[in-house]
Amino acid sequence: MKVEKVTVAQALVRFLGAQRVRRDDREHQFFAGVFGIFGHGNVAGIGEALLHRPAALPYYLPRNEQAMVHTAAAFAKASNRLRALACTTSIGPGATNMLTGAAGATINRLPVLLLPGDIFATRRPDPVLQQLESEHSRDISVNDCFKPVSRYWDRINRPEQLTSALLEAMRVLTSPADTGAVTLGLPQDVQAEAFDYPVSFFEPRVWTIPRNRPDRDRLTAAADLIRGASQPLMIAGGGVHYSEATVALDRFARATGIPVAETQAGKGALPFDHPQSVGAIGATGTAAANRLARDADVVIVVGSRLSDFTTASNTAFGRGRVRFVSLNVTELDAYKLGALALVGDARVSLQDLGEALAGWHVRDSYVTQIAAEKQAWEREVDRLYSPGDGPVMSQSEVIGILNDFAGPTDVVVCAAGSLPGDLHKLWRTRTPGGYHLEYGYSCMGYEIAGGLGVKLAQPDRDVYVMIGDGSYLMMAQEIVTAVQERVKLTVLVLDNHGFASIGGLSASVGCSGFGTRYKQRGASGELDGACIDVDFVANAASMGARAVRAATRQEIRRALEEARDSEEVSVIVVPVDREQRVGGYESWWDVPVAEVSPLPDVQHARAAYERARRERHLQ
Ligand SMILES: Cc1ncc(C[n+]2csc(CCOP(=O)(O)OP(=O)(O)O)c2C)c(N)n1
Ligand SMILES: [Mg+2]
Repeated sequence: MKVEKVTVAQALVRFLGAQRVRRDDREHQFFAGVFGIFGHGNVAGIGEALLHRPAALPYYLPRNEQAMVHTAAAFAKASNRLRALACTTSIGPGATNMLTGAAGATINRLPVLLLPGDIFATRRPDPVLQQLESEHSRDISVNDCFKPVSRYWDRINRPEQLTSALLEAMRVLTSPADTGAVTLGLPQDVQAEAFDYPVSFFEPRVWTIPRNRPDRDRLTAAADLIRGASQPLMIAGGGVHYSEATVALDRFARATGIPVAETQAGKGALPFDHPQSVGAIGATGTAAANRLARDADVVIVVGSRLSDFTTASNTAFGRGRVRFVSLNVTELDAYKLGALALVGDARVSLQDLGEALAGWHVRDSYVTQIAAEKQAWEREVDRLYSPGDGPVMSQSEVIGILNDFAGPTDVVVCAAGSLPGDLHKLWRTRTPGGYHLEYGYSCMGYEIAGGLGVKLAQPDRDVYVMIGDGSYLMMAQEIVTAVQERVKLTVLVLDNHGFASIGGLSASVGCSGFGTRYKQRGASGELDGACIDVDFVANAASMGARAVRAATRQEIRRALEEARDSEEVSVIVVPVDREQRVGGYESWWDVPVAEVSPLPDVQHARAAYERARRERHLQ
């Protein structure tokens, strides 16, 4: 066997540069680069190896480790999971900063490879700087915290372990069913250790991504069930995008006439004006989709994890008579809600199901009903896009201005606050990938870092990041990374002086928006003093962005035009009214209210909560 003596870190980097994926007739490199922040835990090991890395593996310097994992997750999402980024950190705080990003990636089923440095395997310096000490084991480091948030976790304590660990890492990262964060803890001393690795380990390796077909008998049973339905509804989730099944979905929906509702991750599976598209479903759903869901007798789920937002906390569907058919690559998801589980790839499974339903179509009266619901909903969107009468613009109007302005292939990126709900309902998506919402973890701070990941994955599309002032204050520093990379982003900061979303939720549970306004400590001793005016324009400009404030329709349009004509990062700060909010449509979200309280508002909210549960026949 031919061997070559290289360090563990060098072997790792060479291996990453040689991995390829193939799905259908497309094949390309899997890792598009390495993001990393150096410290003593990786500077000499991985740092040295990256210095003479393979040419096809660019290195990126981000500003925060959590953010770089968001960037990597967004990159993978915008690549339909066919490409990924690796992230290297030092030991200790650099490593644990990645935890939130890891959880987000795993929850959203997105491949990211995390390479935190780890404490000495030899334990020579014990404790090394930033080492967590445990009195009951020497075999613990902070990297153990990654276990529950990783789909594969390992620690490379000896050079020999690297080969099998990396093959496992690749299996998981490229598996449609198992993918998520993969964490390999890399002890600082082991990274620098040399070993005779087989040369064959560094040769190009192609991982084929399968399109598994569901069991034939179950497929027949599903087709029989759907043929017997009078008001079927489909739910398109993120799996439709990841499997690149949007064309198959379009054909299936047209051939059968079954209306299609979309989850946050699935939105854009069909263009908004597709005859079968009824828009968002669930707690942040459209009146059209939620009414159809309520009356549906068969619900066909495609590629969704069925979160509480999608199911409106298990109250969205069919008043108990409904049957579910669920098509998913993972058994975990396919079996949810007691569904008839079709475990398989969305694209080929939709094709097979379509063939099994050949000649069948929903009845004409249902077609008419769908069209009427759709039309009524579009009128509602027009209403919410139109100018209000307040002195400060409403968020929905700003969404409308951007939606009118953006081109059909442009991408809107968002994650947390009141924007995701409003965008889910109101954004008119025209092409797959045009709507990028991180709503599995809904992590404040994902937005700008995520926008960077989307733009790196899809440099030909214009990327608009919509972000609340709260999220911006949590994590805006990746503007610097975008400036560094000359990656063009247009960021709209919607400033409503705090947490409008949680403020509204707080009021609805009787807590009057406590702790959600950005105000100074007042004479009362509470946070009810003067408003804190953060100068977001100055903040963004200080990081190298072109930054402007835009408070009217005209100013926003002008700012958007200037941003479009520029190649730089643009930040447009828009004051929005905290109180003018988009309501819910025929839906509910379960947020338990205090059962006993001295506060009358809470007592009233509890009574309303119990009423709502009774009306929905919940225990
Ligand atoms: C990291 C993180 N912390 C806390 C939350 C809970 N949370 C959801 S929305 C929100 C407020 C967001 O404020 P802002 O970005 O200004 O948006 P707005 O609600 O004003 O639309 C909070 C605190 C979260 N989703 N993520
Ligand atoms: Mg806000």
